[in-house]
Amino acid sequence: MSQPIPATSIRAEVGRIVRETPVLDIHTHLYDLPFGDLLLWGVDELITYHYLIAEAFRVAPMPYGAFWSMSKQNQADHIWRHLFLERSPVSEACRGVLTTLSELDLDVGARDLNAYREFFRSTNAKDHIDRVFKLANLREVVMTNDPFDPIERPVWEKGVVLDPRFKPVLRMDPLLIGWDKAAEMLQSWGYKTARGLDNEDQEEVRRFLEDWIRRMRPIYMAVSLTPDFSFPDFSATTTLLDRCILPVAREYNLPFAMMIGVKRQVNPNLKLAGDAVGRADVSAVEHICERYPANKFLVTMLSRENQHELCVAARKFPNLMIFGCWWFMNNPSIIEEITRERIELLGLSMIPQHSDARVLDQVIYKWKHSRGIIAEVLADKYEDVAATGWKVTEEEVRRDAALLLGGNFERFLEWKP
Ligand code: FIX
Ligand code: ZN
Repeated sequence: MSQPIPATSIRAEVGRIVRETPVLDIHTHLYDLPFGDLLLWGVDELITYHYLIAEAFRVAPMPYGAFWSMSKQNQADHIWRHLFLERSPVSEACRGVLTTLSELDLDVGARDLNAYREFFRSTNAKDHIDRVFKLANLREVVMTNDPFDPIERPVWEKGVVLDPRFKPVLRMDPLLIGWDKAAEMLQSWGYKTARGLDNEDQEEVRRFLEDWIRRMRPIYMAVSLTPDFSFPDFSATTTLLDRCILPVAREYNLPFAMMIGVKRQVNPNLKLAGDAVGRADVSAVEHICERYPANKFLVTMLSRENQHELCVAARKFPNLMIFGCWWFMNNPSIIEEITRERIELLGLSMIPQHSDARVLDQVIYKWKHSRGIIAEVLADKYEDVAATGWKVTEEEVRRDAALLLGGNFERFLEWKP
Protein backbone atom coordinates (compact mmCIF):
# COMPACT_ATOMS: atom_id res chain seq x y z
CA MET A 1 0.00 0.00 0.00
CA SER A 2 1.35 3.44 -0.90
CA GLN A 3 1.69 6.14 1.77
CA PRO A 4 -1.67 7.34 3.15
CA ILE A 5 -2.64 10.92 2.39
CA PRO A 6 -2.54 13.00 5.62
CA ALA A 7 -6.09 13.88 6.67
CA THR A 8 -5.44 17.60 6.28
CA SER A 9 -4.37 17.16 2.64
CA ILE A 10 -7.21 14.91 1.47
CA ARG A 11 -9.32 17.72 -0.01
CA ALA A 12 -6.49 19.29 -1.98
CA GLU A 13 -5.17 15.92 -3.20
CA VAL A 14 -8.58 14.68 -4.29
CA GLY A 15 -9.18 17.95 -6.15
CA ARG A 16 -5.86 17.58 -7.95
CA ILE A 17 -6.42 13.91 -8.82
CA VAL A 18 -9.94 14.49 -10.15
CA ARG A 19 -8.62 17.35 -12.31
CA GLU A 20 -5.82 15.14 -13.61
CA THR A 21 -8.06 12.17 -14.45
CA PRO A 22 -9.09 12.15 -18.12
CA VAL A 23 -12.81 11.90 -18.79
CA LEU A 24 -14.79 9.67 -21.09
CA ASP A 25 -17.90 11.76 -21.73
CA ILE A 26 -20.69 9.23 -22.22
CA HIS A 27 -23.40 11.45 -23.73
CA THR A 28 -22.92 14.50 -25.92
CA HIS A 29 -24.39 15.97 -29.09
CA LEU A 30 -20.94 16.62 -30.56
CA TYR A 31 -19.80 15.37 -33.94
CA ASP A 32 -16.51 14.40 -35.46
CA LEU A 33 -15.11 16.49 -38.35
CA PRO A 34 -16.52 14.42 -41.25
CA PHE A 35 -20.01 15.49 -40.15
CA GLY A 36 -19.20 19.03 -41.31
CA ASP A 37 -21.57 21.72 -40.07
CA LEU A 38 -23.11 19.37 -37.53
CA LEU A 39 -20.02 19.98 -35.40
CA LEU A 40 -20.76 23.25 -33.58
CA TRP A 41 -18.00 25.35 -32.04
CA GLY A 42 -17.11 28.99 -31.39
CA VAL A 43 -18.46 31.90 -29.39
CA ASP A 44 -21.66 32.52 -31.38
CA GLU A 45 -22.64 28.88 -30.95
CA LEU A 46 -21.84 29.10 -27.24
CA ILE A 47 -24.02 32.17 -26.76
CA THR A 48 -26.92 30.80 -28.83
CA TYR A 49 -27.01 27.50 -26.85
CA HIS A 50 -30.68 26.64 -26.43
CA TYR A 51 -30.37 26.94 -22.64
CA LEU A 52 -29.50 30.63 -23.16
CA ILE A 53 -32.18 31.21 -25.79
CA ALA A 54 -34.81 30.18 -23.23
CA GLU A 55 -33.26 32.53 -20.66
CA ALA A 56 -33.08 35.43 -23.13
CA PHE A 57 -36.78 35.17 -23.99
CA ARG A 58 -37.60 35.63 -20.31
CA VAL A 59 -35.87 38.99 -20.06
CA ALA A 60 -36.28 40.27 -23.62
CA PRO A 61 -39.47 38.83 -25.09
CA MET A 62 -39.92 39.44 -28.80
CA PRO A 63 -41.92 37.81 -31.60
CA TYR A 64 -40.51 34.29 -31.94
CA GLY A 65 -40.35 34.54 -35.72
CA ALA A 66 -38.30 37.73 -35.48
CA PHE A 67 -35.71 35.99 -33.31
CA TRP A 68 -35.47 32.93 -35.54
CA SER A 69 -35.12 35.00 -38.69
CA MET A 70 -32.02 36.78 -37.32
CA SER A 71 -28.57 35.57 -38.32
CA LYS A 72 -26.69 33.50 -35.74
CA GLN A 73 -24.41 36.43 -35.04
CA ASN A 74 -27.33 38.80 -34.48
CA GLN A 75 -28.99 36.27 -32.19
CA ALA A 76 -25.73 36.07 -30.23
CA ASP A 77 -25.52 39.89 -30.06
CA HIS A 78 -29.07 40.02 -28.72
CA ILE A 79 -28.46 37.35 -26.07
CA TRP A 80 -25.10 38.85 -25.10
CA ARG A 81 -26.67 42.26 -24.60
CA HIS A 82 -29.60 41.08 -22.53
CA LEU A 83 -28.05 38.26 -20.49
CA PHE A 84 -24.46 39.42 -20.12
CA LEU A 85 -24.46 43.22 -20.31
CA GLU A 86 -27.84 44.44 -19.10
CA ARG A 87 -27.85 42.06 -16.13
CA SER A 88 -25.10 39.94 -14.60
CA PRO A 89 -24.47 36.52 -16.17
CA VAL A 90 -25.02 34.45 -13.05
CA SER A 91 -27.10 31.55 -14.36
CA GLU A 92 -25.19 28.30 -14.85
CA ALA A 93 -25.48 28.51 -18.64
CA CYS A 94 -24.19 32.11 -18.66
CA ARG A 95 -21.39 31.31 -16.23
CA GLY A 96 -20.48 28.41 -18.50
CA VAL A 97 -19.74 30.77 -21.39
CA LEU A 98 -17.46 32.82 -19.14
CA THR A 99 -15.61 29.79 -17.77
CA THR A 100 -15.08 28.54 -21.31
CA LEU A 101 -13.72 31.86 -22.59
CA SER A 102 -11.49 32.21 -19.59
CA GLU A 103 -10.07 28.68 -19.98
CA LEU A 104 -9.36 29.55 -23.61
CA ASP A 105 -7.27 32.40 -22.24
CA LEU A 106 -9.58 35.14 -23.46
CA ASP A 107 -10.05 38.29 -21.42
CA VAL A 108 -13.47 37.82 -19.87
CA GLY A 109 -13.17 41.14 -18.03
CA ALA A 110 -13.03 43.01 -21.34
CA ARG A 111 -16.57 41.90 -22.31
CA ASP A 112 -15.42 42.19 -25.91
CA LEU A 113 -17.54 39.84 -27.99
CA ASN A 114 -15.86 40.85 -31.24
CA ALA A 115 -12.42 40.02 -29.83
CA TYR A 116 -13.72 36.55 -28.89
CA ARG A 117 -15.05 36.15 -32.43
CA GLU A 118 -11.68 37.11 -33.80
CA PHE A 119 -9.99 34.43 -31.70
CA PHE A 120 -12.25 31.72 -33.09
CA ARG A 121 -11.84 33.02 -36.65
CA SER A 122 -8.10 32.59 -36.29
CA THR A 123 -8.32 28.85 -35.65
CA ASN A 124 -9.76 25.84 -37.45
CA ALA A 125 -12.00 23.02 -36.31
CA LYS A 126 -9.31 20.36 -36.36
CA ASP A 127 -6.85 22.28 -34.16
CA HIS A 128 -9.68 23.46 -31.99
CA ILE A 129 -10.81 19.90 -31.24
CA ASP A 130 -7.31 19.07 -29.98
CA ARG A 131 -7.14 22.22 -27.91
CA VAL A 132 -10.55 21.63 -26.34
CA PHE A 133 -9.84 17.98 -25.55
CA LYS A 134 -6.64 19.05 -23.84
CA LEU A 135 -8.19 21.90 -21.86
CA ALA A 136 -11.13 19.78 -20.73
CA ASN A 137 -8.82 16.81 -20.08
CA LEU A 138 -11.10 14.61 -22.16
CA ARG A 139 -10.09 11.31 -23.64
CA GLU A 140 -13.24 10.38 -25.54
CA VAL A 141 -16.68 11.78 -26.28
CA VAL A 142 -19.74 9.74 -27.11
CA MET A 143 -21.88 11.22 -29.88
CA THR A 144 -25.63 10.96 -30.48
CA ASN A 145 -26.20 9.56 -33.96
CA ASP A 146 -29.63 9.52 -35.48
CA PRO A 147 -30.21 7.42 -38.61
CA PHE A 148 -33.51 9.30 -39.10
CA ASP A 149 -31.73 12.65 -39.39
CA PRO A 150 -31.66 13.77 -43.04
CA ILE A 151 -28.32 15.58 -42.65
CA GLU A 152 -26.52 12.94 -40.64
CA ARG A 153 -27.82 9.87 -42.42
CA PRO A 154 -26.03 10.41 -45.76
CA VAL A 155 -22.68 10.84 -43.97
CA TRP A 156 -23.00 7.33 -42.56
CA GLU A 157 -24.29 5.95 -45.84
CA LYS A 158 -21.26 7.27 -47.71
CA GLY A 159 -19.02 5.60 -45.14
CA VAL A 160 -17.05 7.56 -42.59
CA VAL A 161 -13.75 7.03 -40.82
CA LEU A 162 -13.98 8.37 -37.29
CA ASP A 163 -11.37 9.93 -35.07
CA PRO A 164 -11.13 7.21 -32.38
CA ARG A 165 -11.89 9.85 -29.73
CA PHE A 166 -15.46 10.14 -31.09
CA LYS A 167 -17.67 7.14 -30.32
CA PRO A 168 -21.01 6.56 -32.06
CA VAL A 169 -24.35 5.83 -30.44
CA LEU A 170 -27.43 4.62 -32.26
CA ARG A 171 -30.22 6.95 -31.17
CA MET A 172 -33.75 5.90 -32.05
CA ASP A 173 -36.28 8.42 -30.76
CA PRO A 174 -38.29 8.60 -34.00
CA LEU A 175 -38.66 4.82 -34.02
CA LEU A 176 -39.95 4.52 -30.48
CA ILE A 177 -41.93 7.71 -30.24
CA GLY A 178 -44.09 7.64 -33.36
CA TRP A 179 -44.31 4.18 -34.87
CA ASP A 180 -46.74 5.12 -37.69
CA LYS A 181 -44.41 7.76 -39.10
CA ALA A 182 -41.32 5.59 -38.48
CA ALA A 183 -42.98 2.70 -40.36
CA GLU A 184 -43.43 4.97 -43.38
CA MET A 185 -39.85 6.18 -43.22
CA LEU A 186 -38.49 2.64 -42.96
CA GLN A 187 -40.68 1.70 -45.91
CA SER A 188 -39.20 4.50 -47.99
CA TRP A 189 -35.75 3.04 -47.24
CA GLY A 190 -36.73 -0.42 -48.46
CA TYR A 191 -37.94 -2.15 -45.28
CA LYS A 192 -41.32 -3.84 -45.51
CA THR A 193 -42.93 -2.17 -42.51
CA ALA A 194 -46.60 -1.44 -41.99
CA ARG A 195 -48.47 0.24 -39.17
CA GLY A 196 -49.74 -3.05 -37.73
CA LEU A 197 -46.32 -3.93 -36.30
CA ASP A 198 -46.96 -7.65 -36.83
CA ASN A 199 -44.27 -10.36 -36.83
CA GLU A 200 -43.01 -9.45 -40.28
CA ASP A 201 -42.81 -5.76 -39.42
CA GLN A 202 -40.87 -6.66 -36.28
CA GLU A 203 -38.46 -8.72 -38.34
CA GLU A 204 -37.93 -5.74 -40.62
CA VAL A 205 -37.28 -3.39 -37.69
CA ARG A 206 -34.66 -5.83 -36.42
CA ARG A 207 -33.10 -5.86 -39.89
CA PHE A 208 -33.06 -2.04 -39.89
CA LEU A 209 -31.37 -1.96 -36.47
CA GLU A 210 -28.79 -4.56 -37.45
CA ASP A 211 -27.99 -2.71 -40.68
CA TRP A 212 -27.32 0.43 -38.68
CA ILE A 213 -25.33 -1.39 -36.02
CA ARG A 214 -23.10 -2.77 -38.75
CA ARG A 215 -22.81 0.65 -40.38
CA MET A 216 -22.22 2.75 -37.27
CA ARG A 217 -20.64 0.30 -34.83
CA PRO A 218 -22.36 2.09 -31.93
CA ILE A 219 -21.21 1.51 -28.38
CA TYR A 220 -24.80 1.62 -27.12
CA MET A 221 -28.34 2.29 -28.36
CA ALA A 222 -30.40 5.13 -26.87
CA VAL A 223 -33.72 6.88 -26.62
CA SER A 224 -35.25 9.75 -24.68
CA LEU A 225 -38.68 9.12 -23.18
CA THR A 226 -41.53 11.21 -21.84
CA PRO A 227 -42.52 11.26 -18.14
CA ASP A 228 -45.49 9.00 -18.86
CA PHE A 229 -43.25 6.16 -20.07
CA SER A 230 -44.66 2.94 -18.66
CA PHE A 231 -43.50 -0.60 -19.20
CA PRO A 232 -44.93 -3.02 -20.07
CA ASP A 233 -48.14 -1.70 -21.60
CA PHE A 234 -50.10 -2.21 -24.81
CA SER A 235 -48.25 0.44 -26.80
CA ALA A 236 -46.12 0.11 -29.92
CA THR A 237 -43.20 1.26 -27.73
CA THR A 238 -43.50 -1.85 -25.55
CA THR A 239 -43.76 -4.11 -28.61
CA LEU A 240 -40.74 -2.48 -30.25
CA LEU A 241 -38.70 -2.78 -27.06
CA ASP A 242 -39.71 -6.36 -26.36
CA ARG A 243 -39.54 -7.76 -29.88
CA CYS A 244 -36.96 -5.64 -31.66
CA ILE A 245 -34.66 -3.41 -29.65
CA LEU A 246 -33.91 -5.52 -26.61
CA PRO A 247 -33.32 -8.77 -28.55
CA VAL A 248 -30.92 -6.95 -30.90
CA ALA A 249 -29.20 -5.23 -27.96
CA ARG A 250 -28.72 -8.65 -26.33
CA GLU A 251 -27.34 -10.16 -29.47
CA TYR A 252 -24.70 -7.43 -29.84
CA ASN A 253 -24.23 -7.01 -26.08
CA LEU A 254 -25.04 -3.31 -26.35
CA PRO A 255 -26.49 -1.37 -23.42
CA PHE A 256 -29.79 0.35 -24.05
CA ALA A 257 -29.81 3.90 -22.70
CA MET A 258 -33.09 5.40 -21.55
CA MET A 259 -33.20 9.11 -20.78
CA ILE A 260 -36.55 9.54 -19.09
CA GLY A 261 -38.65 12.56 -18.17
CA VAL A 262 -38.58 15.01 -21.07
CA LYS A 263 -41.81 16.77 -22.03
CA ARG A 264 -41.08 17.60 -25.63
CA GLN A 265 -42.21 20.90 -27.12
CA VAL A 266 -44.16 22.42 -24.25
CA ASN A 267 -43.49 25.68 -26.09
CA PRO A 268 -42.81 24.79 -29.74
CA ASN A 269 -42.07 28.44 -30.57
CA LEU A 270 -38.81 28.00 -28.70
CA LYS A 271 -37.79 25.06 -30.91
CA LEU A 272 -34.95 23.11 -29.21
CA ALA A 273 -35.35 25.36 -26.15
CA GLY A 274 -39.03 24.48 -25.85
CA ASP A 275 -38.78 21.16 -23.96
CA ALA A 276 -39.64 20.78 -20.27
CA VAL A 277 -39.50 18.21 -17.50
CA GLY A 278 -41.98 15.93 -15.76
CA ARG A 279 -41.74 13.41 -12.97
CA ALA A 280 -41.69 9.85 -14.33
CA ASP A 281 -42.44 6.44 -12.86
CA VAL A 282 -39.33 4.53 -11.76
CA SER A 283 -41.30 1.27 -11.72
CA ALA A 284 -41.05 1.23 -15.53
CA VAL A 285 -37.26 1.01 -15.08
CA GLU A 286 -37.59 -1.69 -12.41
CA HIS A 287 -39.92 -3.76 -14.60
CA ILE A 288 -37.68 -3.61 -17.62
CA CYS A 289 -34.51 -4.45 -15.65
CA GLU A 290 -36.26 -7.35 -13.94
CA ARG A 291 -37.83 -8.74 -17.08
CA TYR A 292 -34.67 -8.62 -19.23
CA PRO A 293 -31.79 -9.71 -16.96
CA ALA A 294 -29.61 -10.42 -20.00
CA ASN A 295 -29.93 -6.81 -21.17
CA LYS A 296 -27.93 -3.88 -19.82
CA PHE A 297 -29.57 -0.50 -19.20
CA LEU A 298 -28.01 2.93 -18.86
CA VAL A 299 -30.56 5.26 -17.29
CA THR A 300 -30.72 8.94 -16.44
CA MET A 301 -33.81 10.84 -15.34
CA LEU A 302 -34.67 14.47 -15.80
CA SER A 303 -36.74 15.18 -12.74
CA ARG A 304 -35.02 15.87 -9.43
CA GLU A 305 -37.87 14.04 -7.72
CA ASN A 306 -36.96 10.78 -9.48
CA GLN A 307 -33.32 10.66 -8.43
CA HIS A 308 -33.60 8.96 -5.07
CA GLU A 309 -35.93 6.22 -6.31
CA LEU A 310 -33.63 5.64 -9.27
CA CYS A 311 -30.67 5.12 -6.92
CA VAL A 312 -32.68 2.56 -4.99
CA ALA A 313 -33.65 0.79 -8.23
CA ALA A 314 -29.95 0.59 -9.13
CA ARG A 315 -29.25 -1.16 -5.80
CA LYS A 316 -31.61 -3.92 -6.93
CA PHE A 317 -30.38 -4.47 -10.48
CA PRO A 318 -26.75 -4.95 -11.50
CA ASN A 319 -27.88 -4.60 -15.13
CA LEU A 320 -28.88 -0.99 -14.38
CA MET A 321 -26.17 1.67 -14.57
CA ILE A 322 -27.32 5.15 -13.69
CA PHE A 323 -25.55 8.07 -15.26
CA GLY A 324 -25.19 11.82 -15.43
CA CYS A 325 -27.07 14.86 -14.27
CA TRP A 326 -29.16 15.43 -17.34
CA TRP A 327 -29.98 18.92 -18.67
CA PHE A 328 -32.06 20.69 -15.97
CA MET A 329 -30.21 18.56 -13.38
CA ASN A 330 -26.86 19.83 -14.63
CA ASN A 331 -26.66 22.74 -12.17
CA PRO A 332 -24.16 22.91 -9.31
CA SER A 333 -26.63 22.66 -6.42
CA ILE A 334 -28.36 19.64 -7.95
CA ILE A 335 -25.17 17.94 -9.16
CA GLU A 336 -23.87 18.13 -5.63
CA GLU A 337 -27.05 16.76 -4.12
CA ILE A 338 -27.38 13.91 -6.62
CA THR A 339 -23.71 12.96 -6.46
CA ARG A 340 -23.86 12.72 -2.66
CA GLU A 341 -27.06 10.70 -2.80
CA ARG A 342 -25.58 8.33 -5.38
CA ILE A 343 -22.31 7.78 -3.54
CA GLU A 344 -24.13 7.22 -0.26
CA LEU A 345 -26.47 4.65 -1.82
CA LEU A 346 -24.26 3.08 -4.49
CA GLY A 347 -20.66 3.81 -3.52
CA LEU A 348 -18.63 4.16 -6.69
CA SER A 349 -20.86 1.96 -8.87
CA MET A 350 -22.37 4.70 -11.02
CA ILE A 351 -21.43 7.27 -13.66
CA PRO A 352 -21.72 10.66 -11.97
CA GLN A 353 -21.77 12.89 -15.00
CA HIS A 354 -21.94 13.40 -18.74
CA SER A 355 -21.75 16.80 -20.44
CA ASP A 356 -24.60 16.77 -22.98
CA ALA A 357 -22.47 19.34 -24.79
CA ARG A 358 -23.94 20.55 -28.09
CA VAL A 359 -21.09 22.94 -28.78
CA LEU A 360 -17.57 21.54 -28.64
CA ASP A 361 -16.25 24.29 -26.35
CA GLN A 362 -18.92 23.53 -23.75
CA VAL A 363 -17.09 20.43 -22.56
CA ILE A 364 -14.54 22.84 -21.06
CA TYR A 365 -16.96 24.44 -18.64
CA LYS A 366 -19.24 21.49 -18.09
CA TRP A 367 -16.35 19.31 -16.98
CA LYS A 368 -14.55 22.02 -15.03
CA HIS A 369 -17.68 22.77 -13.02
CA SER A 370 -18.64 19.12 -12.54
CA ARG A 371 -15.13 17.95 -11.68
CA GLY A 372 -15.00 20.57 -8.91
CA ILE A 373 -18.24 19.33 -7.38
CA ILE A 374 -17.44 15.62 -7.74
CA ALA A 375 -14.05 16.24 -6.08
CA GLU A 376 -15.63 18.10 -3.15
CA VAL A 377 -18.18 15.35 -2.53
CA LEU A 378 -15.52 12.65 -2.81
CA ALA A 379 -13.24 14.57 -0.44
CA ASP A 380 -16.01 14.66 2.16
CA LYS A 381 -16.47 10.91 1.82
CA TYR A 382 -12.74 10.15 2.06
CA GLU A 383 -12.50 12.41 5.10
CA ASP A 384 -15.37 10.54 6.71
CA VAL A 385 -13.71 7.14 6.23
CA ALA A 386 -10.29 8.52 7.20
CA ALA A 387 -11.85 9.63 10.50
CA THR A 388 -12.42 5.95 11.35
CA GLY A 389 -8.74 5.14 10.93
CA TRP A 390 -9.08 3.90 7.29
CA LYS A 391 -6.03 4.92 5.28
CA VAL A 392 -6.75 6.81 2.06
CA THR A 393 -3.93 6.52 -0.47
CA GLU A 394 -3.20 8.50 -3.59
CA GLU A 395 -3.15 5.35 -5.69
CA GLU A 396 -6.60 4.37 -4.53
CA VAL A 397 -8.06 7.83 -5.06
CA ARG A 398 -6.67 7.71 -8.61
CA ARG A 399 -8.25 4.31 -9.14
CA ASP A 400 -11.62 5.53 -7.85
CA ALA A 401 -11.58 8.73 -9.91
CA ALA A 402 -10.72 6.74 -13.04
CA LEU A 403 -13.71 4.48 -12.40
CA LEU A 404 -16.09 7.41 -11.97
CA LEU A 405 -14.82 9.37 -14.97
CA GLY A 406 -14.85 6.54 -17.50
CA GLY A 407 -13.85 3.15 -16.12
CA ASN A 408 -17.29 2.19 -14.83
CA PHE A 409 -18.75 2.90 -18.24
CA GLU A 410 -16.09 0.86 -20.07
CA ARG A 411 -16.54 -2.07 -17.70
CA PHE A 412 -20.29 -1.93 -18.18
CA LEU A 413 -19.82 -2.01 -21.97
CA GLU A 414 -17.62 -5.08 -21.74
CA TRP A 415 -19.69 -6.92 -19.15
CA LYS A 416 -21.97 -9.69 -20.35
CA PRO A 417 -24.83 -10.23 -17.90
O1 FIX B 1 -32.54 14.23 -25.67
C1 FIX B 1 -31.40 14.60 -25.36
O2 FIX B 1 -30.39 13.94 -25.56
C2 FIX B 1 -31.31 15.96 -24.69
O3 FIX B 1 -30.14 15.99 -23.95
C3 FIX B 1 -31.32 17.07 -25.72
O4 FIX B 1 -32.28 16.82 -26.65
C4 FIX B 1 -31.49 18.45 -25.10
O5 FIX B 1 -31.93 19.33 -26.08
C5 FIX B 1 -30.22 18.95 -24.51
O6 FIX B 1 -29.41 19.53 -25.20
C6 FIX B 1 -30.00 18.78 -23.12
O7 FIX B 1 -28.96 19.09 -22.58
ZN1 ZN C 1 -28.66 14.87 -24.81
